[in-house]
Amino acid sequence: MAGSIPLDFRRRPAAAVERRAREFAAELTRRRTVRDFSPEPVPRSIIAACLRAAGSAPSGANMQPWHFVAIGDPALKSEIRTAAEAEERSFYEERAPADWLDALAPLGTDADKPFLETAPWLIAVFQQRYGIAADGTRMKHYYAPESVGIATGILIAALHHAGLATLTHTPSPMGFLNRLLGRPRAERPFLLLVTGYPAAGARVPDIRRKALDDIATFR
Ligand code: IYR
Repeated sequence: MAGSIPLDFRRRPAAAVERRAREFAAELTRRRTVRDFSPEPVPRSIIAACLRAAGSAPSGANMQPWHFVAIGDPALKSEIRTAAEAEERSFYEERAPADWLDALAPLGTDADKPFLETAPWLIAVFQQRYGIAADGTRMKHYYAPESVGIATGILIAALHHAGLATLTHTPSPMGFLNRLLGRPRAERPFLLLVTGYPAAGARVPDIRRKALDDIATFR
């Protein structure tokens, strides 16, 4: 077993806990998925800090079964756009069942993904199917999808908190990301997070979030 160290926990007065809970909820509630990005550059150091936040996520047996590739290179973004749009065209034109297209209609999405080139950063999130120990043996990853989902949620919150917009993009299938980014077969693409500043005058769908009573029960 690992040794132990003191917990670095900041105990706050109850009123501060109440205020911070409300303020955090209010700030996160302002987050919206954005599809219209500005080409304005974002320093790599900001993305790095948000990735550090993501890497703090809890994970099964502390295996940290994730890898993030931050892509700022315009040529690589363009290759990703070409590959993603090819998959999306076959999704929208052939593979998507009618009920799925109906569910997407309010969002106005289609196979054109200009944001994959416009936005300054794409962050490809990979889930590692297993880890490799120092001696080369495979280490089992427990609860990998849950762990990577939590890390991605923290990443989205960190980017929003920093003052950037995001788009959770899930081209399907995403195998081309391994090829274009040179990631091993043991890593499964989880999603592509597009980030940067919103375009001036960006608009978002007029959709509502469920009320607290609809998403939570207190017993
Ligand atoms: N991957 C497609 C389709 C898509 C699916 C869902 I579920 C969305 O919430 C949004 C889009 C695309 O990116 O357009």
